Amino acid sequence: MFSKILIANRGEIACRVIQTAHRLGIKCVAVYSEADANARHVAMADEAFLLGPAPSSESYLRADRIIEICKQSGAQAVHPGYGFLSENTGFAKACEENGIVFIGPPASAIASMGSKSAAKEIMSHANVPLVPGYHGADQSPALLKKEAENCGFPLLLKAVAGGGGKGMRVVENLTEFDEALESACREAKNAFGNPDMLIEKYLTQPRHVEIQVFCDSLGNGVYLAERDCSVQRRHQKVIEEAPAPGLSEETRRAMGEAAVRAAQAIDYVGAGTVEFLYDVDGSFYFMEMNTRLQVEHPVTEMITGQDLVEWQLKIAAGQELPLAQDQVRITGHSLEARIYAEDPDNDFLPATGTLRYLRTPQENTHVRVDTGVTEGDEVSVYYDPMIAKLIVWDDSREAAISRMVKALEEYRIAGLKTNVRFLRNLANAQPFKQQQLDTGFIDKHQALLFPQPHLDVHYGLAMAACYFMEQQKRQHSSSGDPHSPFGRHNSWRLNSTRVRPFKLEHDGEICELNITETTTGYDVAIDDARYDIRASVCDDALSVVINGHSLTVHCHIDEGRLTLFHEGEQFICNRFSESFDAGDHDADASLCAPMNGAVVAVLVEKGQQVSAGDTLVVMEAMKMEHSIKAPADGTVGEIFFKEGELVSEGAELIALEQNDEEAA
Ligand code: MV4
Repeated sequence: MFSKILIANRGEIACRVIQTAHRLGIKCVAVYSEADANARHVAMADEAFLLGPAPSSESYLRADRIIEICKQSGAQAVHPGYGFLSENTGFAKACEENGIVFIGPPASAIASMGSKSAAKEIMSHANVPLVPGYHGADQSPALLKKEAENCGFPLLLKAVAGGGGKGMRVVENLTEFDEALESACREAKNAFGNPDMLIEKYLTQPRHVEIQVFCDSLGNGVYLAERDCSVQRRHQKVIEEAPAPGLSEETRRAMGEAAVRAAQAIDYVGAGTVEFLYDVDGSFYFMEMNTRLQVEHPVTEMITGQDLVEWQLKIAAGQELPLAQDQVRITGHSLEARIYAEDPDNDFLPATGTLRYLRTPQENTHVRVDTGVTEGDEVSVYYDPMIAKLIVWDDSREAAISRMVKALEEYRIAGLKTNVRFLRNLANAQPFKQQQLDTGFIDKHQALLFPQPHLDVHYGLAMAACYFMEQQKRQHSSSGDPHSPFGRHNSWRLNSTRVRPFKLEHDGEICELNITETTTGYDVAIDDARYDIRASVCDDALSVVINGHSLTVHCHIDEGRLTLFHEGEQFICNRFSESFDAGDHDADASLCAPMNGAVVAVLVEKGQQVSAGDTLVVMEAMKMEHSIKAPADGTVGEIFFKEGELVSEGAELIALEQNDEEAA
């Protein structure tokens, strides 16, 4: 077995590989770009080497630099992970030529799966079922048209050099074939430099079922069950599961044995995935073979109890497969959700930003989080914006789904947009629970997957006000001021009869509400509605009973911005400091900016006498002007900002020496 390996990747897969390698007593060398200098995988490794600037082409794709670091560090093998160089035949060859073990298949196996038509030719000889159609070398339009007629309509034209859904075109009937072929060839030529087409019968409701295969260098091959990856969006997998719901034992066996034949037909070694289209009538057809460890491999690990990276390391070290086929066992059901920094409400636009607040569900035998980030990390534009993979397991699919929904509700991220709420609604959707799975699932169930926010806006605002009040009490009581009434643990209430006005911004709207402490909690008035609220805070959890309805939310405040997490949703509001009225402030009060903004007018001078309610400074924030008023009569002290300057929420704007008699 190796004593030291290099992981030529980043993020969650790099962390995941290091975890297993360390468990096996193998030293790990990490490589990183300038943007990843403080990344989790670098911290986890035994040593780390800088590759270069952030862009992948200058870092994680620099095969020469990686080979050089292998030699420099004495790494005997390279784990490529997925993506980057994992299916790059040139890199696999370069490793072989430099006496470095590439933890993956031989370069020849990668090459043979690079072309759809070549792959199909190999599969045909290996007696692997193919979608009816044509994948020959003769690309004359007349021949293709004849083959199209033999195939029948609707059919799919697929670019031989295409992949991942690119270069596919549905042709409904013979009359439109000529034009469709011409344009598909033109597009393929432009996109892939190769106009060649293959023809396939078009399956209208296929599922994507893939088989995990493993082959060792001694000629053994096994399949480790299957995964259903039908829930995709624009050819990106969203939720994967194992085993495939409703797949019979005989179909599993037939598909698995076909997959092993496919792998052995190309002298495969290592972990591989053979993808099939699984049709509604139970038939299955070869789609493509991936010559790497897949993102979704953890669901296979959860139902088989095998560590697939450990298998990869052992096989790459020349050992035989850890299990024979009749020793492979499947237990229970597993799901994986890919947590991404993206905005589902804005066409899933990738999001960037800082993970200002990050709380993951408690991990145990049922819940696993594979992640490459920690709180405070930046999600940048340079790499895939995956934050983590959330994997769950239980005895049944139904129980596993319940764990997934709960775990997603416990996954709390503030600081950038994520798809957590979308994933939670998807896992919780009836059609998903009822196994109505096919590759059109997301398109079909938009209304279910993008519902209106669940949390009532008034409830959100009222809870936010309560949380701010509770926070204020905690801050005062922890201020160390022995005389502060906030520190008393008796039933003393903050000025229990005084109404305290609050100004909150939510979804671009300003809401003014009044909150009053009562003997049992708070009374909140919003517009004409009244809410009697009992509230208690424990760590970041706020538990409330609002007009008899109890619920708990988790809270994160960041520069005056409060995020309430509830059932995978985020209710975000910004607070304007309470409007000032007498008695709210200690003597010599300083007046702070209610939120980030700009000073647009300073209406007083140092030393000037002012009366309570006089406007001292005007700020602009959220496209609105806000007057900072004197809380009491007094003399203007230091003025800390000039007109036009930007200020952060909470910044001290102006000092006010209140007149003595007022402050007494
Ligand atoms: C198909 C198909 C229907 N009929 N082939 C999409 C990308 C590539 N993996 C192959 N794909 C498909 N091939 C025939 N003959 C439907 C798809 C397809 C798809 C397949 C698997 C998972 C998601 C998909 C999303 C759209 C289309």
